[in-house]
Amino acid sequence: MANHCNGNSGGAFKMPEIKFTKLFINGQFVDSVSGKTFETRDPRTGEVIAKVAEGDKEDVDLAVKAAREAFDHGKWPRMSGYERGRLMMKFADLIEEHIEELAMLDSLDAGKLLKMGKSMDIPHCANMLRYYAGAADKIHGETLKLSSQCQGYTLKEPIGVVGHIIPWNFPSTMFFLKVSPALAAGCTMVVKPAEQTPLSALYFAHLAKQAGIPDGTINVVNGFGATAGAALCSHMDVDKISFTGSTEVGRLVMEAAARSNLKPVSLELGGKSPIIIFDDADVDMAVDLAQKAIFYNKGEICVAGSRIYVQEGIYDEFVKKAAESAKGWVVGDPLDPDVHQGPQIDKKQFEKVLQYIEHGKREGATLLTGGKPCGEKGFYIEPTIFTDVKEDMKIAQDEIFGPVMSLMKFQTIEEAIEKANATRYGLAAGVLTKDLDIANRVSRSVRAGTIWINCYFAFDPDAPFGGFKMSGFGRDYGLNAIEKYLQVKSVVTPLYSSPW
Ligand code: TXE
Repeated sequence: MANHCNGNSGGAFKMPEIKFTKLFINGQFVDSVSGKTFETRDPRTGEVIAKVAEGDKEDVDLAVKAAREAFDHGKWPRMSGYERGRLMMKFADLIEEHIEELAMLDSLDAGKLLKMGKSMDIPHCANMLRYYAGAADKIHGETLKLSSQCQGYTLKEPIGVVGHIIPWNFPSTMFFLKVSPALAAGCTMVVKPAEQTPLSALYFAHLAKQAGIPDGTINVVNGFGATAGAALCSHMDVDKISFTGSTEVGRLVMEAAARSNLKPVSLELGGKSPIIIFDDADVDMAVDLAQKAIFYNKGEICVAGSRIYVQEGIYDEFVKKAAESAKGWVVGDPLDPDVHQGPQIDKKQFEKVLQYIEHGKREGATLLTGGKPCGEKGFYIEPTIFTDVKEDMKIAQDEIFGPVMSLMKFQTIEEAIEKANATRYGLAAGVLTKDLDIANRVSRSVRAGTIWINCYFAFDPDAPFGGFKMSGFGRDYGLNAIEKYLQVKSVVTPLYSSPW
């Protein structure tokens, strides 16, 4: 049962000019100290897009020095919140002026759909900046009525120099998910983009400077995880690490932080999110939602709905319609507006996903549709659906990070909750039902940081996002995210001068 798979349509395409390929330190684009570069590749073809400066420990040292100076003596932390917010608004406007170019960079670097980049990802980045710009002058402490002959208050102060380590699946969104609240808090920072997707981060650094954000406030060091990333995590002068990536690397980040200066870390890690579909759900809507929840962004989403639990009354109908619907899901060149799914990020991820598919077959799951690579070049994989999946199979437990849906049947609400929780992860979950009691019960019982009822991927800058269990800790989005970048200081003073 073949789906519509174009692979790379290979039409005439002129590579746009790539303007920024160096490191961005203290407001300047500079070569790396070693002079080394690395190649960033187009997942549509596997071909090189550009050579980018490769930052290492020495470059991280320089970037942290610039951020430290900007924090200790620079304008950004000392500006009023209102003024910070004003510059962030300007930054947001500049992003909107460059939507086309920015969306194109993420499409080329990450294989993301250009139309989604233009309509969703890049506008969302501007909105995140605006959300936190509005909060920058509303960071309040508390007044303390102390029991002694004293009174006091708390100050919320920026935590200092922040290291942001971001992944490749949403290069722009991840950049602003981290940078926006940290800017609002008054921090300075060093961003380490994923080695697969450095291009948009460098463009954002350029726009930040244009917006008037002072030099040294945002620094970008491209490079690899084991070198640049690790150097940032173990740096004695970095006050906080905010990381999004794999659970394995999250552990290394925490270890490095503990071994160096005990800097606090926040980790947004992997997921294996369940969607529970009850008998009373509209089957067509459920199929559409489940399909988007796992195939959107080629399954390279930490909250991908990778475990679909369907109640027995509608299971057979759901399976039939899901197979049918997958046929209309077009895989191909992400620049083509009629395509639904582009290529996986790189050869490593492409092979990883295909290995999981083989594993699923070997473990006895039934391959309903897909399961193969497609196209003559690039890293395209068919949207794949397995049925007869058991909870203890590897494809039901591991984060595949690809377009692979596991379909499972359940009978009762108790069974659904138990199965949904039978995972080491806890990032998100979906529930589809018209019954409010069921929706409420599932929402309270599933251990995950976000529950979507009759919707999925309903992200909003105002809704805190993060994990339970091995999906990590700390929240991005929402006002909670600013708290990660603040320190609380208590100030106490005698009420009357005489007792002292
Ligand atoms: O992730 P890494 P990879 C999951 C997903 C995927 C798997 C592997 O399952 O298949 O992870 O992807 C930096 N110290 N997610 O290998 O390595 C690295 O340079 C400091 C889920 O790409 O975790 C990059 O900037 N930093 C996830 C970032 O960590 C280090 C998104 C993420 O890369 C480092 C991405 C080190 N020792 C992958 N090693 C999500 N939660 O959305 C690497 N890095």
